[in-house]
Amino acid sequence: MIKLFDVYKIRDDFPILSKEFNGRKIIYLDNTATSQKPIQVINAIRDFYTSFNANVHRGLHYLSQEASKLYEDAHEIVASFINCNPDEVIFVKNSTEALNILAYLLMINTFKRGDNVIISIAEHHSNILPWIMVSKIKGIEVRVVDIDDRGLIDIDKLSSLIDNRTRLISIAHISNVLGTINNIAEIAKIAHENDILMAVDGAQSVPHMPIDVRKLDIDFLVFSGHKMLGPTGIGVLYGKGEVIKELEPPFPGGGTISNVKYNGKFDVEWAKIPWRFEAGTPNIAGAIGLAEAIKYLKNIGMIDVMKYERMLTEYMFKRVREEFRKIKIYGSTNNIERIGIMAFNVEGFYPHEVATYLDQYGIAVRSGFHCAEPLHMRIGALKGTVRASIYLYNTKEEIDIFIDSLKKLEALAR
Ligand code: ALA
Repeated sequence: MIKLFDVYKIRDDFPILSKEFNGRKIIYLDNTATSQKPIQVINAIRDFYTSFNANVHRGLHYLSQEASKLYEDAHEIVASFINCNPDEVIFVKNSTEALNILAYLLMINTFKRGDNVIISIAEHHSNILPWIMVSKIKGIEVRVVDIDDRGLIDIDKLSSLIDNRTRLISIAHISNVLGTINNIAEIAKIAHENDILMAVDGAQSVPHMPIDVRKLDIDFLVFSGHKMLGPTGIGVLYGKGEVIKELEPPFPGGGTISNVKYNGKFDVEWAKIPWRFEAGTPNIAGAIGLAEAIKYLKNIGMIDVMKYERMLTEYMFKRVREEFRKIKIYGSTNNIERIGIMAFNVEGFYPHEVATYLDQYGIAVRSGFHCAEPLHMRIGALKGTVRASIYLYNTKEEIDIFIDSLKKLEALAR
């Protein structure tokens, strides 16, 4: 393998990776669910609470000014990571909350009864259920595009679903089950040629590859801090300035206004973006932790993160292809069409049996439907799948232990 960075040095930054659980170090292959955290992120959060804790944008005192500066810096750091302006970065709880806010934002500002939204069959429930709720309240239609045999959005079928009432296409950049990378730039081009807004669920792409919202030319992007070395409880809704700057906030409250007057009736002037969309006291420590995680990733370089994970994935697939008879992998195994997520089944075993078996060896994977049940029905994995997912701190040795353990299981197949 080409050496892109010293993975063992990186591992030293992650305290949990050197701990023993039941006498074993953990082999953490559940990164799609959440990532582990480097000491730099843990320290940044601790430092905030020990040295800077105060509310933001509300106080003239020293600590409030310091906290506000750190919080605003966090917007800038996120903005430079995805190539947008800081006022286009809205801090939220996670991708799920971002998609719900987006759905309600468009419901109150944009959608009219009879409009339609296009999603895909491969979406995480978080990019299905908010649209279902909005369809119930507002009477919009949710159209569903299929995937092809590789697990990628079928772009011809997507085009055929568009009509003059289509207002939004909302698609995952990378499937959290199949790991397949959709051609977002091409889909966004089709959307904009038809005067349609384009939203992208980047929960699985932003942590693993360079993302440039300008190059992709998308209107919205959502992602979660906890899947990219940051803390839980912080995520991002990117909204293109020209699209969001005049929109009313779906969840207003403290911090979202310039002024509110009462003179027999209320008169409200909304704050500028992004503040009008960040109601109440935000997750300040979370934003600072996410900013630190981004600094950590940028220091390594997202291209190298992507290349490293590709090498490990290619190695994992090669071993599976060459050494197994009774394992089915779902989605394309062509390395350039996917990232390091392997959803699979071992013939003769339920997914939960496989995950429990691997756990004996200290190997953490996820089993079940991974919050994407319609996709599992579509690919014929009616009992779910087992999912192993890689991040920058995993090693070739860990993949070997994982594959060797699976081989022992395959030998037991009924
Ligand atoms: N969305 C996360 C996953 O796919 C929790 O596992």
